[in-house]
Amino acid sequence: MANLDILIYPDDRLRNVATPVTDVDEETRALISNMFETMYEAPGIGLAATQINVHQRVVVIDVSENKDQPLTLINPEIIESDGRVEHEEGCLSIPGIYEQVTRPELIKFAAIDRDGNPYEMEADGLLSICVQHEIDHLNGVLFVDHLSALKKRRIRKKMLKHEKDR
Ligand code: GNR
Ligand code: NI
Repeated sequence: MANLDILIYPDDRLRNVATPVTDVDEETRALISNMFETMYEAPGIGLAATQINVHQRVVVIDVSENKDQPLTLINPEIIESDGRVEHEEGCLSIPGIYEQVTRPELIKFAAIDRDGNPYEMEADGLLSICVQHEIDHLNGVLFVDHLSALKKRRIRKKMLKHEKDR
């Protein structure tokens, strides 16, 4: 199975808006398997298809300690949110950068699972933050977009400077 390359900021392809999945088929399930492998290998707690240059609305998440609670979100939508909380975020597409981001604290979201069944789930804590971070990716949004223009400029410069090292 493929361990896929992750796009690195400021790659323009991270700005694509992903297309909804119309049919959860074997091809979708193969994509999901590859995404879990890539996420666990990285390692990360979430991965959006956008980050591996596949512009479909597919997200994989596992925020558990033992990496044994995989969660698949196809066409995810936040349907309720409440509160505000600040939390340090990182991103596999912006390696080495960690910043505080303020987002809604509690969410309720709807999505489709890998068998094609719709579900709804309430989330708080790290799961809530991760779901919001991943849905942002599907919309071409990165956590640095939630920071001040000054901070974002500094991060962009730093990433470009280190581009040659990769
Ligand atoms: O691995 C990840 N950790 C993380 C930490 C705080 C907030 C969000 C995240 S998601 C990130 C993986 C990633 O880049 N997903 O898109
Ligand atoms: Ni990310």
